[in-house]
Amino acid sequence: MAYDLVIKNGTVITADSTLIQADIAIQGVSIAAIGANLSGKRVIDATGNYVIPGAVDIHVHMQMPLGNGVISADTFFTGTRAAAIGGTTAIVDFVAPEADESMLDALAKRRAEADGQVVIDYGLHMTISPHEVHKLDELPLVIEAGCSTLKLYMAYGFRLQDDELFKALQAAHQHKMLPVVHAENWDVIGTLIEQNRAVGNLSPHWHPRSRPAIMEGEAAGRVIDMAAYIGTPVHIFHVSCDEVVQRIRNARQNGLQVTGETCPQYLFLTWDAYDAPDIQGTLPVCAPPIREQAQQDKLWDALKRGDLQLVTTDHCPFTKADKARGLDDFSQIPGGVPSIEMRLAALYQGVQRDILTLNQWVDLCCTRPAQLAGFDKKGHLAVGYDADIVIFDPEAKKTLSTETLHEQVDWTPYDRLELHGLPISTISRGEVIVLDGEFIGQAGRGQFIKRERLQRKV
Ligand code: DUC
Ligand code: ZN
Repeated sequence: MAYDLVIKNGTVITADSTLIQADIAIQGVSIAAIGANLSGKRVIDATGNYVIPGAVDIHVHMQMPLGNGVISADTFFTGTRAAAIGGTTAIVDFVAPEADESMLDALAKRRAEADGQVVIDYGLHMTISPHEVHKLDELPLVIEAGCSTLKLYMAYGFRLQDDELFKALQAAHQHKMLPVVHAENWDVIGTLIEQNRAVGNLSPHWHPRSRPAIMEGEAAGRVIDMAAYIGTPVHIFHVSCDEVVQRIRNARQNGLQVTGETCPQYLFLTWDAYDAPDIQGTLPVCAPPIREQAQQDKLWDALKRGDLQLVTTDHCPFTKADKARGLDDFSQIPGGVPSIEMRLAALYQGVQRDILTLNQWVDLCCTRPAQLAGFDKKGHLAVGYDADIVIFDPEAKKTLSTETLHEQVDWTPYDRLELHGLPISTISRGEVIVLDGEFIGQAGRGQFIKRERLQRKV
């Protein structure tokens, strides 16, 4: 039989396999066979390359409005195109309802922004702000509509107070939804920001010094303890420091269903970046902040030991003009950095440096994110799974810059970073959308994927 498409002669890597030389056959949108001498109507030769599951990024913010006309710079089209070029075949973005809006109406609105634009598949987390706490009875409809994860903020003006956080976690438990949490102690951070501003400490140097690691650890510990009391799993977003890693590690050692992710900005940058002159120092502002080298080293150790389970991006680019709004006051700088295109290849540097195995790399970037978010047919290479596949050339090299990246933003925090090993072709549900580095997909071909409620151990 000739399958629709066969990827031949590659080295197939999954999270749990030893490496195998095999062909992968695709029929329609799914993987139909993995084996030797498969024949196809179309063949892509992957000799010398790795063949891995499409990467999954469960933490991104496309065209996210921040207020005052500031909106994150990648649209659902440009952001997912960059993602696809970088080897990512599924993302999860966010719905943030207005106070007077039902969760379902907000979900429909966000879907209307994304459908027709996305080039890869996507899901949405439902944000529970204080004004959603009295709407929690809407959650069964939200699950039916395909959202099985709840975003809970412990930071910013719209954070949940402890009583609200507790009720949201109880609701997540009741409906078997996964809570995903931005953990920082906002009352302390807000106080430190005001104290710094009051004495004229206004440069970006003071951004990480107003958001201490110990307060990220405290918040993570608090939400983990609440989740443990209730009996719900919980996932900690964008871990920037060892103080949080230790809490996750202890919880897991005690048998709790707690997971954590970190992001490329915490693995490749250090807080010296905030001391760059003029606008440059404002650009890497994000929250939690980028920290010192020792913290970066500990995050790599945590990935190696398995104390952090996935790597996402928190992709949220703002232009230089938007960042400049905070040039004279670090507290006014829109927080967020672009990373969506480089993540998979960036984490491969961990393999190059003998920190991670190939299996760990695939697990961190593809398999665990898919499992955790409930993309049941993604993140793995096996018969019946979606044919979301990346061909990765371990010898290709690229120097990152705004010229070599495809994100819609006029800077990158990774300027001049050399990557050794690159995704070269990306297949999404059986369709080749990036071939030899060139994007050939279309806007709107991606689909909203309904994600089921939690039935798995995290
Ligand atoms: N932190 C950021 O830096 N950007 C987006 C949202 C967030 O929590
Ligand atoms: Zn985020």
